[in-house]
Amino acid sequence: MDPKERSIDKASQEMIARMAEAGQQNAWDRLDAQAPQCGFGKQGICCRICTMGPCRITKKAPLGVCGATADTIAARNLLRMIASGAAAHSDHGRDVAHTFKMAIESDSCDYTIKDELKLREVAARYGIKVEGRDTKEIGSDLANAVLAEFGKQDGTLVSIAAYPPPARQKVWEELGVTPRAIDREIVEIMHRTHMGVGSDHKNLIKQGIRASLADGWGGSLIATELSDILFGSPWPIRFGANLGVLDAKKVNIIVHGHEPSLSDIIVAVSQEPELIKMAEDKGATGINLSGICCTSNEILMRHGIPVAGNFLQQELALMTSVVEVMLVDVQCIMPSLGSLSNCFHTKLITTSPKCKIDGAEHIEFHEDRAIETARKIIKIAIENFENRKGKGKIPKATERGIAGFTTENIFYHLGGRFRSSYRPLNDNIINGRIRGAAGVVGCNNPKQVHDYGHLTMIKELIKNDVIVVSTGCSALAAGKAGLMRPDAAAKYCGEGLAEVCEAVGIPPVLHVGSCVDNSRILTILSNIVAEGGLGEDISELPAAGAAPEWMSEKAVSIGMYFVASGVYTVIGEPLPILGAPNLTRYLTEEIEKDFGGKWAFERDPIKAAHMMIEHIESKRDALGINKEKERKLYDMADRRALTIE
Ligand code: NFS
Ligand code: SF4
Repeated sequence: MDPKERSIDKASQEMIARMAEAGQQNAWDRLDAQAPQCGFGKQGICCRICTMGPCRITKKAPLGVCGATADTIAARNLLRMIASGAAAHSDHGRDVAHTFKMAIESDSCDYTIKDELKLREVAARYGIKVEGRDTKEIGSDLANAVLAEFGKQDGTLVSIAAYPPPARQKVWEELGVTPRAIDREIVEIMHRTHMGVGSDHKNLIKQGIRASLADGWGGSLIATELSDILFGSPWPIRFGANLGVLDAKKVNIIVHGHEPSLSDIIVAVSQEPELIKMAEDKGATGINLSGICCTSNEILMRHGIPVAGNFLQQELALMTSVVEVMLVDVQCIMPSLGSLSNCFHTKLITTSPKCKIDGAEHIEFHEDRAIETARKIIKIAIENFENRKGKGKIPKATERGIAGFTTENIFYHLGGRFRSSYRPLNDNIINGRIRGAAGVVGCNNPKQVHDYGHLTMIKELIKNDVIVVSTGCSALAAGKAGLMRPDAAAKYCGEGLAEVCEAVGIPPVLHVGSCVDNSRILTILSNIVAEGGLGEDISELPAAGAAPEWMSEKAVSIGMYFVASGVYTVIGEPLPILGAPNLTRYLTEEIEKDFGGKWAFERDPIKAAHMMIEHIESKRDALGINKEKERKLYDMADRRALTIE
């Protein structure tokens, strides 16, 4: 086993080698042990929905016992992936909404409203009167309005009428996929995929689309908007990234998972002088907080807390043996952490009633006792410092970068403080300095060399003057590789994109947050449309999406809402549908006629990048902005359009 075949990340290679030496297993080893993986599962043609089955589709047996075809079976399986992914994002959104409601209604709550301006903006979108009313009144109405989005019995999502371009709303209306209520669409997936309900794969997919739209433009959007209001809207901020951010002399606490409620409080409490003093009394020089996965993105964007790593580094982080506490809430937490943490002094602490793990200690987190719980957990970490054996082994590799871009603050960077608008971005797309925009997002997957897909694709895109926005573990990969440094523009970008980035002082890869913050990409695209000059709908934009190393069901929901919003979306591992020819043809070809977006599968990140670039150029052609133009030096008007006032 050569660690280089598993990861292109130096710090990870070092820890992978160390795990092998110590005889510890990781995700890559377990993947090897799983080989060969089940072909029926891979192709999506195994059904275990009822006990007449399980049924597997073969040449000899092309129908399940009930008569279901490969297309029906694969469509139902895919829908259930979407249900789970949309549920994960949206339940996260619901939890933030409850915390928000508590912060608004209680005077003794540990949370306060950090962004009143955004509160007013979002409330206005939800049709709530803001003039002449105070925070409490507006906030209370907003809390009730967003909570109603999950379970109301009549009408459609308010956000669907408030955020996407009108042309897009019309497409959904005509196709009958406008989401009604978030929970309802997920429940209806479970109903429609029960034995003996629908078998028409296109009609099944329709419901998958409706639930995914309820995720992207509903649950995930609520999570993003309310997190900004509650924890503060991000602002460009410097950060350090990779396992090298762990500190041998300090008490190391890693937060891992997704929801920001606990981690945000941990950030504040870890700076309390009494706790720092306690750590010093134990012989440490302080408390060092860092993050893994999307929790990392949340506290990185808002507080500049360093990134320890992305999804495939969670086990590697423990292997440094300098982690006092790894604190987890929900999603993307490998069960293996339980037994692995027990090989070291590290305490794995679960905090959500939804997620208990064998081998972990459970300290339940309740929003109404947030600070108290945070202190308790930090004290456990401090007490545990003296149990650390030896100096541990922390890889040296770290990088620096800038994160914290949002739909709202991109205005400032691209438009200047006095002309807050997407105009300069649109103009630079129209004049061709920027060819288009790509969202590169999603997970890691040990089936692909860790981080290779993300980095290779992103570099190829920016080399071809496509600006990249990134979230999730993809953003963390880009941060670790130095692609979020402003000087990355000169190093990696084509001439046009480099000019724009250098003039504005932004990196060519913009970190826009966690996976629920893919909703920011939706609203950025909506703003580009609204700014004008690039068509009436998201499907007309020179834009594309990708998840080169995806693995989770959340990624399926994300991909589906991007496709259904009109975005061409290329993913690394194919969706598990290839055994279903009609379904595959629908999702990778025919769906474009309906929704303007479609799926593509390509494991080679360079090829995938060029598929995206080709798509972007075809959209430019359709918009008529691909006229051959002379290259000219910047004149004053150009410069004014670019500089930050
Ligand atoms: Ni997104 Fe975030 Fe990472 Fe994938 Fe998991 S952490 S929600 S699912 S693995 S990007
Ligand atoms: Fe087999 Fe049909 Fe039952 Fe699925 S629902 S397990 S295809 S009989």
